[in-house]
Amino acid sequence: MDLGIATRPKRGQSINGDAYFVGEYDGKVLLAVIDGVGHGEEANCAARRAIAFLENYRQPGLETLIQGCHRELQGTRGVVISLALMNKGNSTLSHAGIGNIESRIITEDNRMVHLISMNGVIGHNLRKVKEFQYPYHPGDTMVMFSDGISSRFMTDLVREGIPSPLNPLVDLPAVAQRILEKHSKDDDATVLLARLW
Ligand SMILES: [Mn+2]
Repeated sequence: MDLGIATRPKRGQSINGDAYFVGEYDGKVLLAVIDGVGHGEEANCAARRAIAFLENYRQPGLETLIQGCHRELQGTRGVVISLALMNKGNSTLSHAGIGNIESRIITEDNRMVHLISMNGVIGHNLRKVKEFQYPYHPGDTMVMFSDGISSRFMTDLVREGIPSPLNPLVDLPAVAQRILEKHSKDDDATVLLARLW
């Protein structure tokens, strides 16, 4: 899968409270961006627990995954998460999010689809979990980012188109790195770009 991921801890911190995950399960790809509440050691610990849970899970139904993660993270700082499962068999993206990780699909004809997340913090307060289905076209680009990245970069991407993730030749790791350098705030910061296929 064509991916671009850039992440770094808050300034002055040696460890990152943000994390990401990419896993493949027979024809499906699971993508996740996670932000441990706060920063530093305890945020990192919560994020790593969430990743370990995702790694050991083999039959991903997103609501079940989030519920399981919530149980697993009791007693930690907690995390916010965006989970997307790309099913190339029917060109559908399933998505479930808790908290303020932002997720969008940028379509090849330059529309932006906002993926819906519910309020809450996994490990602390989880009320409603809801999974939504989004049809996509191969070549569309999935974007996920934590609140350490200013969402203004989306406007820049669409307006400047330089380098647009819509261009199939574009180097997604370089775009992700550029977004991190230009648009991150004083927090742990993560951006994940994935070409859907
Ligand atoms: Mn954050």
